[in-house]
Amino acid sequence: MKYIFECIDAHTCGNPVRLVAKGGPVLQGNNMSEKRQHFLKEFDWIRKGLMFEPRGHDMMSGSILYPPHDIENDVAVLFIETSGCLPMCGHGTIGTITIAIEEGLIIPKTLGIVRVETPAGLIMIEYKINGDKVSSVKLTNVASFLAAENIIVECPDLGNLHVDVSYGGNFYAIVDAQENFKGLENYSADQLISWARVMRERINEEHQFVHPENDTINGCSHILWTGKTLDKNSSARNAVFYGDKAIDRSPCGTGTSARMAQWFAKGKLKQGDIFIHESIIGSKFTGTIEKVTEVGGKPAIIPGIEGWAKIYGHNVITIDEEDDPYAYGFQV
Ligand code: PYC
Repeated sequence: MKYIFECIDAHTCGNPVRLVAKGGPVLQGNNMSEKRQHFLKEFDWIRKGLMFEPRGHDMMSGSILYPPHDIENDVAVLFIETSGCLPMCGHGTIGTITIAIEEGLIIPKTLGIVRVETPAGLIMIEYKINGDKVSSVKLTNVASFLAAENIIVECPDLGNLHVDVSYGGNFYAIVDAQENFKGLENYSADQLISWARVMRERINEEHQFVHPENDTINGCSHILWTGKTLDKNSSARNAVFYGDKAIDRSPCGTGTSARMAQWFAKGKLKQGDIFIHESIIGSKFTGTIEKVTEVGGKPAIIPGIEGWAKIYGHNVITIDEEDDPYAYGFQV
């Protein structure tokens, strides 16, 4: 069988977003969390085919649009990544909304505002237009909270590291500079990736992270290495590991949310402060605390994340299982 996907390719502050405009599967479920489960069970081959080599690469990430389940909302989004189907993806949301508005795939009920259903919850978007382009997208994320402090995990080569685990739409183990880790600028991306892969496995072997309000969101999926900023006006810098071999080129929207929640819980950030987060390549998101709240009895924040995205291609991709031995992609 030959399947055809009409995709629009963009990047958010350097990290890819491949939006599937036509060819996505019909999914069952009353909300995006249920639809995510259906996709993972029946259609994960689409994710693998479109994200893995030879059609994608280690950092590839994308989305599929669905009609909203609540008529108040404008659109629903499923995130597809090399790492799986994330409950929420910040750079993915910024890219998806930029593409959807610029290409006329959605017509928001209110100009400048988009209400987006994601598997992790409702995300509010404010976007700005300059000519025929979307110049910035600010998302108001799901409630984010510090889940655990000072977990000790053994890292190959470096020894024991102390990490905090924080939720910002996914669970992140945050590695701040410490005796055995001097900051991300002192190591190669390859080292950070191979250490992160082992650390993630060890963290999940010994600890269980489950969202108190949705148990389909579980497991520490990302490692967030921190380091010195390139720009003295930035608040912090990160290298976020995801999938098996990826470091986010954007500052990572859910990672930025998790880090702001960590700083908030430790009294290093308060409502009204601006948090400028740099990525490994120096691109920036602007973070804010929109509201203070509570999740499962823990103090939480509603983060705002602002960034930009650029469309760079229109891509009709075929997955032809009869003709192509690598129809469903591969990983090396
Ligand atoms: O921006 O939230 C994000 C994200 C998650 C994984 C890669 N980017």
